[in-house]
Amino acid sequence: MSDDYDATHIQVLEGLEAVRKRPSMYIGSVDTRGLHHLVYEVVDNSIDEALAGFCKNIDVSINADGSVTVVDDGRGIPVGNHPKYKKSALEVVLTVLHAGGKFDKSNYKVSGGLHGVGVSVVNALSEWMEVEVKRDGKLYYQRYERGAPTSDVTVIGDSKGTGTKSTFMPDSKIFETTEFNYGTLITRLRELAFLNRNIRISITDSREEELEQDVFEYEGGIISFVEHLNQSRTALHKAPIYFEREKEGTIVEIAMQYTDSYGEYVYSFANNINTHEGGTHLIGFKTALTRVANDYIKKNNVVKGDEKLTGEDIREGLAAIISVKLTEPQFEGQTKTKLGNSELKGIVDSMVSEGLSEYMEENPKVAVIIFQKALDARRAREAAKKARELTRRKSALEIGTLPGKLADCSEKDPSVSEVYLVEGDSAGGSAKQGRNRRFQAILPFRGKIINVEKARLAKVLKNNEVLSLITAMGTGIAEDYNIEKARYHKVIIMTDADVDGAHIRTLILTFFFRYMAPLIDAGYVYIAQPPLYRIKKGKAEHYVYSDRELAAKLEEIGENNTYVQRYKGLGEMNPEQLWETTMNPDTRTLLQVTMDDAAAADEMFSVLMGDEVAPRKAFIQKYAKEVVNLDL
Ligand code: 0RA
Repeated sequence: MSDDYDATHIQVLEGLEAVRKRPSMYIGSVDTRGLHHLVYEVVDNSIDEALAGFCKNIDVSINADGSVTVVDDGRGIPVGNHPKYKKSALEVVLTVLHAGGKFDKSNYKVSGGLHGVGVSVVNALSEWMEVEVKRDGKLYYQRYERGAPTSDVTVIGDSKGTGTKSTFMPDSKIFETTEFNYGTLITRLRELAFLNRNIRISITDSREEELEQDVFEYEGGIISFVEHLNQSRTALHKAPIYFEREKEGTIVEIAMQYTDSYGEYVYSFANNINTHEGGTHLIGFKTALTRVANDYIKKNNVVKGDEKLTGEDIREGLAAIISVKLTEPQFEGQTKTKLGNSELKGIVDSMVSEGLSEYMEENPKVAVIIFQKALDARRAREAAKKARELTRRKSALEIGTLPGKLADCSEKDPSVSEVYLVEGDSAGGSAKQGRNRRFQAILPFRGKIINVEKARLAKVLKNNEVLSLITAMGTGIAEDYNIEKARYHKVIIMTDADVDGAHIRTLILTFFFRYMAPLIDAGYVYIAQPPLYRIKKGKAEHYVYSDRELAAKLEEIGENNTYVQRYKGLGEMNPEQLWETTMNPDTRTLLQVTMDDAAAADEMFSVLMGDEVAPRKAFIQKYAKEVVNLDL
């Protein structure tokens, strides 16, 4: 072998070693989020192959042993000799950092960005990985362990057709958890199917005896996405409005539909990545929409004088997807989810301008309905402003007046302070007695919390429970929100483990999601996990948190009819028990609420809290486990 070969060989190993040493640099984190990125990375390569026009079907499965397989019917990763590395191109793709899937730059590669790090990263972070390629009538195979090949690329049979099949087992030495969540994968794979019309993506979970399977394929693409977002809302016009434009290799697609709801549900994507932080494409869209609306109402005398709509007014009740695909995306911002390409602003602005003006001309009745709604929003916004000023003045006057029912902690440093939001007076009483009053505050809820999905801000601010929640948090809400003023860095929702408890928890979370999103983003929101059962055997006591744990514990202590108490509510626990099981930082378990995917969370809240019963039922049946956990 030549010196050249040795040198590149060493470089390859050093590259993979770097990935294993600092995995977070390549996949963001080694928690459940990073774990799922492995799957997205592999799937992205198949999506690229589909966007290049060579692949139609992508099948993902979680196997019984916990590994994941991704199969596509693309051209298959090339297997021939790679001139620089002097080995099979397949091996290069799997073992060389940033080699990516494509050698040919003219290939239309759109995935990438956030997790476009290449499959070699997945390989490096897997205990083992196996790849099969169907090409030229043959079936090629190679296996790797922690990134290093355990064999050469070998022909193991004949093949019909072409494609790539990759199976990997995430390395438990790297990841905090190696258990894939079916619901998490479904959400992203369905989103990919919406964003890339006519690709068929299936997912199968073979871990339990009963197979789970879902297939996603949308002829309507992002039009279907918008219909999906609005499934439990009442639309103001039948079909979503849709525009598409291609300019110098950049594709822009927009779908939008108004409903009678009060929220704004506008999501932007660049190369299939959710641009949480927005960017030029989103600015172009918003600017054009506001301008077209104001031009129209003026020209058609919808308003007298020069009343103007703000962007917020015209986006009330709007669900929209802006999806752009471009060859050289510039991702900026804190989480690299802000599109920076300046040319996009103009492209999107002019296409929305032209497209919408034309739509309004052709559908004047729809235009009137939409603008009436925007004018309503404008009036409500002014009323809300007054109401907010009132609450602000009130709290400024009654300086330091926290809600009467808040039992505050003595600690003044927010970073070590916690507040428990507790359902009902009796549980509130136990929590007050059981807590450590130095750093734990208790805010009990008595009355109904308003469903913020169904009311505008002015009305929300009249709800007593919401008002005391806002004052206790100290941060203000919506545009006035200031996370720096947060009085507690742990806000813990503690409700009964029953249907009513789940409902109250969802109401509180919906409020946080719509009006205090930064609180969730900051990771300050948690859900307490009270036990379901207490087992008493002689003098020993055990608390268990699920039916499965109950069965396991009974077997462990060799009993089947020990004294078992089922807790129907928090109120049945005395203060000491509540402290021991649910509030003591040394022994409790808290679920942190995360907002990985705003569109998915949005879907969940609108379905759970919206008008339509059928989608809610279907959703709860499908995600029963996740709904109970509310792990967004
Ligand atoms: C490089 C070149 C070609 C295909 C691919 C990569 C490719 C990569 C992956 C990764 C997952 N599935 C994939 N499918 C294809 C084209 C080679 C040719 O000209 O045939």
